[in-house]
Amino acid sequence: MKIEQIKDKLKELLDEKRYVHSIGTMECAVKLAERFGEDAQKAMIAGLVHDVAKCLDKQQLLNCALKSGIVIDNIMRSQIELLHGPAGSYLARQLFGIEDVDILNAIAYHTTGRENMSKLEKIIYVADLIEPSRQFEHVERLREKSFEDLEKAVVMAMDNTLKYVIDRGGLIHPNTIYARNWLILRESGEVR
Ligand code: DGI
Ligand code: FE
Ligand code: FE
Repeated sequence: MKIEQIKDKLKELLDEKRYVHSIGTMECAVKLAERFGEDAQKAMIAGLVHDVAKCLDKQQLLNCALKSGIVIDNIMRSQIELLHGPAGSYLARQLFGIEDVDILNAIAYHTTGRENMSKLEKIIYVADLIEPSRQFEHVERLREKSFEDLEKAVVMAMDNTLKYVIDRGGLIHPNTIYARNWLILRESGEVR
């Protein structure tokens, strides 16, 4: 499906704010792809589509997430917000015919990250948080860091999200912990 057709469908599925966020994420993802030598077309599609499931109701979210092929654990069931990544990867295939596994994974894991994230997964994780309509305390620092060192930026972004979730008394999904430990260990050169 062509980008313009995907945009038209997203306008139906998302509210205005979420659509603007999706376009912003797409544009940031393309810039990061160019900066770090990733396929810009893949980044464009993954960035645009990453929140396709964001406006579904709880039952639709769970239905789509269960059909995604990703294991839906108790933490995801309890923190409904965590289902829109897996659900989105299912919808990306169903609605837009996206079959590229790296794009589908970038959508599926854009909220939590995971161990062994691909370059595209890291780009979408970061682009989601630095796109222009995002506002939080250290966002400017994160925006700068993202174009200097992608992996350090992912860790910074995870630190920010972890604090946010903890402040609200939420459950932390283990994927974020595995991802953050993996990135920090790699940075220190202890593991490859
Ligand atoms: O969908 P977006 O709002 O663009 O951003 P997102 O997909 O990164 O995150 C959506 C929400 O998920 C955000 O409010 C933070 C929350 N979140 C991220 N990681 C975790 C989490 N919530 C819980 N409970 N546990 C997590 O590990
Ligand atoms: Fe999201
Ligand atoms: Fe998003």
